[in-house]
Amino acid sequence: MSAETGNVPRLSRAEHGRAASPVRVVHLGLGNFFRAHAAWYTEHAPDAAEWGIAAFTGRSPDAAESLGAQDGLYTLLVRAADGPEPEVISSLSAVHPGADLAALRDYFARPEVAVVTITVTEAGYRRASDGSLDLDDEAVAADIAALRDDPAGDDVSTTPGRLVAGLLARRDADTGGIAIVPNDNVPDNGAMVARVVGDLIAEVDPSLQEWVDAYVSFVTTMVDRITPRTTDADRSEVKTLRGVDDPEVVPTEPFSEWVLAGEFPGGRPAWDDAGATVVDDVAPFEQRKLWLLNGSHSLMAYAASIRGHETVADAIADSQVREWVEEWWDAAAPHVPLPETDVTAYRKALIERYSNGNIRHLLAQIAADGSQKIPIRAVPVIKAELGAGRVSEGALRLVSAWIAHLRGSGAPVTDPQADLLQGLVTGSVDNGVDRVLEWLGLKDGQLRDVVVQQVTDLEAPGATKEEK
Ligand code: CS2
Repeated sequence: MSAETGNVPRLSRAEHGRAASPVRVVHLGLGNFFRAHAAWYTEHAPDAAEWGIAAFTGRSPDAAESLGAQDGLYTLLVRAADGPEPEVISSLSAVHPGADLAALRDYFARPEVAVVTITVTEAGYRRASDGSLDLDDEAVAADIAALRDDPAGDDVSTTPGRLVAGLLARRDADTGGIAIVPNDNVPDNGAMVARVVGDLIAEVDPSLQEWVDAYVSFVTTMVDRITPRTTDADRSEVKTLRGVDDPEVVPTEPFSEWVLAGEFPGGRPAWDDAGATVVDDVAPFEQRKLWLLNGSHSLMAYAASIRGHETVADAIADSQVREWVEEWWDAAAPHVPLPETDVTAYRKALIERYSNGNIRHLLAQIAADGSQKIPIRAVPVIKAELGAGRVSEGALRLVSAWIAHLRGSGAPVTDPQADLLQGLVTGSVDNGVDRVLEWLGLKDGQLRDVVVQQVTDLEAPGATKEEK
C-alpha cells in the first residue's frame, strides 16, 4: 500500500521499511513519546522480526489513519546538536483507533501476545488525589456502566477501562500470562496501574481479580527521551533529506534511557540488547529522573515562560533561569539515592541536552497538566528538605512559579483541573498561596512566607524579565 501526495511518495514497507513482524505487543497511546522510545527500542532489539506492535491511539484517532496510509512506518528525526539523522521505524505492525475495542480484545486474547505497553500521560490513568481510580470522573463512571452492562461492548473510553476490557477477553480465552508495562512519568508506575485496574475490576467484575493476580504482571519503568511535538519544519526537513512526504515524523533527541523492573510471563523483546536496563528496583532511577529532569523542566516551563522564553534551549541560556535550575538541583540532589558522582554527571548531561538548539521543546507543552506533575515532581523534594531541617528556596520556587502561572503569568494554563486550581488562586497572592499549599499538602507556616515573596517577585513587572 503506497499513497502519494503530489509527486512526493509516502512511506511504504516495500520501499522504505522491513516486513511487518507478527503482533506480540499491544500498545495504548500512539503519541510522539512512544514512537521515539518503546517503539524505537523494539525496532533495535535483535529479535525485532519476532515482535511486532499493534498500537491504539488515545483520544484522537487521526494518527491511526495517517500511519495506516504508510504501512505503520514513520520517520524518527533524531536531532543531535550537530544536525538531524532520519531513521524509518518499522516496529508498528498494525495501527488502530483507540475506540476499536473489537481489535483490542482480539489481540489480548491471542496466546502469542505477551506484552501491553502504555503511554497516555499522567492524566490518562484517571487517578484521584490518593492514587485510587477516580470514581467521580465522568468517563470512568461511563466505563463502569458500559462494562457492567455488556463486558463485550464498544463504549469504553478510558485507559483503565480498555485494559479491563482486554483482560476480560484474555481470561475468557484462557491464553495465560501477560505483562502490563506503563511508560509514563509516575513514580512506581507498575503499582499505580495495578491499583487503578484493580479498582475498576472491583466495580465491574470482582471475579477477574483472582485471574489477574495469577496471570498479570505489572512492570515498573523509568522512561526518558525528550520528544517535542512535530512541526511543519520537521516534515519539510524529512522531505528534503529523504524525498518522502511523512506527516507522521517524530523529532527527538539522541539521548534515550529505559529502566524496567518486573516479570514478563510470556517473554518480551530483547530490549536490553537495544540499550534498556533491567533492574530489581527502579525507584532510584525514577527519582533521579523525575526530580532532576522533570522537576527542572516544570520549573523552566513556569518561571522561564514568565521571562518571555518559548523553548527549553532559550530558557537554559538565560543565566537567571540557569541559576534557578541549579538551585532546584542543589535541593533535590541530596535526596536521590544514587552516588554523588552519578548525580553530578547527570546534571552536566542535562545541561547539554537542554542546550540542544535543534530541539524546539516548547515550555508551553511542558507547562500542561501541572496538577498531575507538581505533586510528584516538587512536593517530595520540598518535604525531604523540610525533613532535613531546611526551608529550601530553590525547591519552593517551582511551586511559586506554578502559582504565578495559575494566576495568569507566563505559559497558558492547560490542565484537567484548571477550573479548580484557578479558583484556588483568585484574589490576593497570600490567599492563593495558602490555598494551593493546602491543596499540595504543604501547609506549613515557614514555607508560606517564602512562597508569597517568590510569587510577588516573579510577578513584578520588569523585575525578572530578561534584558533583550
Ligand atoms: C516533560 C517530559 O512535558 C513534560 O512534562 O517534562 O515530557 C520530558 O520531556 C520527558 O519525561 C523526557 O523524558
